[in-house]
Amino acid sequence: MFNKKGADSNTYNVDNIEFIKKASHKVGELIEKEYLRQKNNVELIASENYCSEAVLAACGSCLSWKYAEGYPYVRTSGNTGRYYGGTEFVDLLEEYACDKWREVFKTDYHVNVQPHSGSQANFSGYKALLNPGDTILSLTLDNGGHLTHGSSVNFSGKLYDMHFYDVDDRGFIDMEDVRNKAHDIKPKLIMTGASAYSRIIDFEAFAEIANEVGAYFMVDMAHIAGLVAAGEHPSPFGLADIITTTTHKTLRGPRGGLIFSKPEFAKKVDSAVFPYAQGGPLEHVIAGKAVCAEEACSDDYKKYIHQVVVNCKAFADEFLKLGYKIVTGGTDNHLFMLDLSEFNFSGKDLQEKLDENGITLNKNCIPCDKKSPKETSGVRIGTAPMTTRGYVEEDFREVARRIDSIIKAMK
Ligand code: DSN
Repeated sequence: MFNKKGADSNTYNVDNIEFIKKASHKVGELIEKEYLRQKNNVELIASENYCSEAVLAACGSCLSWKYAEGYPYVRTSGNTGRYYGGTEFVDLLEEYACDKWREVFKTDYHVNVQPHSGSQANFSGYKALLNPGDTILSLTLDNGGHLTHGSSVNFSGKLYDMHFYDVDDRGFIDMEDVRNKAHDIKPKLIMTGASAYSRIIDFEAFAEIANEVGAYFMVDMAHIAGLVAAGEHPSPFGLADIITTTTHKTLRGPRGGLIFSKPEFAKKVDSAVFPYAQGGPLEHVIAGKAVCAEEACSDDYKKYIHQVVVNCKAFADEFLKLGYKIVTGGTDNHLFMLDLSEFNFSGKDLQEKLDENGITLNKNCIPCDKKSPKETSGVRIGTAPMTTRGYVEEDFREVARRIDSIIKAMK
């Protein structure tokens, strides 16, 4: 791809863009512009990353031409469970991908590698365990949760009876509140996981509470999955009934989802993905997921994730030294939230100003935000993409100082 200064490593096949231009000049040109934007900017979006060229190549392979509705099941039944002929190779590929993902998380959970996204993985996870109208106890979007964790504008908020636990004054998940609400509400499912939460999530405490009230326990580890794989965050395996993730964030794979479950929920999970939520699986993306899983088993990947976490602490510390407020006062993972509530501009204003200066991040609500999700009083900052490009602590400290000088000029 390209290094921290934006120089090409000469492995990405830029000729592909020229090839596309011959078929559609417009499309080729727009891809080229986006390629140059990604290459020249400092990318700090906490949910993004640069996957390897091998992952990109697998996703652009001939597997895109193949239909394979159903599941392989070759090993378990001796017969393909697909609704199409010619699946002998994609059957082996999908089973290989499943094996590799179990190896990444050192688990014997069932895994379904077909979800097209994290949202569809969550949709299927809920479907496997619940009926419409059932009660879920979860974390709101403005406290760090995700749309699919019960937002009123999302299927989750419309299909299920959502209740929410809070974060404390500092922004940490309030486990006492989780316990009290769980005992009070008696939810059928307790959900945890986050899109904008910078601290360790205590999966053991959540599992204990779910056990106390007889609730299912589901974890969306999309953001921290890479940290779980590399041992930099406690694992929810062995505790949660269902675990979902995306593969394109800290896992550094193709855009897509995975869903893991305790073996007793395997059939329900599979039928919730196909035929309930999806049709044909994207076998080319499943190939990319398999390559990603192999990469995530390597020592280099573990070193990378360690550096992501070390970089994030250094980055957050520099902001603290410069006098900024950070939700929870710091970070344990790959992201943190800058609290802009004391400034006379919004997260949106800062996002736009940084865009003009070649720094990409996203506006984000902070706990008890007085501004709307379209404006926000915070921005979310992540270190996974630039660590892939070779950034170390001092590089991130320098970016903090650059952002500080841009903010000073806005005041
Ligand atoms: N997962 C969200 C994010 O963190 O950006 C997008 O849905």
